[in-house]
Amino acid sequence: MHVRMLCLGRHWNGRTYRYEPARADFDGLPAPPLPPSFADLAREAASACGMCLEADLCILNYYDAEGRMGLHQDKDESPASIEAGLPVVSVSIGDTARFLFGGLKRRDPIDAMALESGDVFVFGGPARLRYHGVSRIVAGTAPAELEMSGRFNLTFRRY
Ligand SMILES: O=C(O)CCC(=O)C(=O)O
Repeated sequence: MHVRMLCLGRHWNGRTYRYEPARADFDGLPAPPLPPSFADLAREAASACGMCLEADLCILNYYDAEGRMGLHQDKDESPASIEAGLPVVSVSIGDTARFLFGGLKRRDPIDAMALESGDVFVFGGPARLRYHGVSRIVAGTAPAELEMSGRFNLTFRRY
């Protein structure tokens, strides 16, 4: 994983792979709250896909031109959340990413797709535990009006 990360609502500890209220692996401070407008956005996106999500946390990743994230499953949320198939809502801002979406097993075939600025990708239900990752960032593709380089990705989840 080559990203910079900020968690809102609940902190995901990259050493223990567990959620916690305060950032034990960083500065010990509580995770900043999830703004209600962010939760609204996640609810609307999930609803547009016929799913329900009352997000209580967001993992915000920043990818520079070298940023990437290996294939993984999002499986550190509560068993109840995962068993219910509550979706992950992923919002992309800035440079385009080459996003990989595989199956429920690491060796399953993988689809690669471009996630551009403004794209929202939702996976829930039977797709909730599908492997996914980011193999590269296409530098210089962020919309000019954003005046930014790199990519922000926000994933909304329910613990
Ligand atoms: O950046 C992305 O599009 C994927 C992020 C992701 O897989 C994660 O935060 O678990």
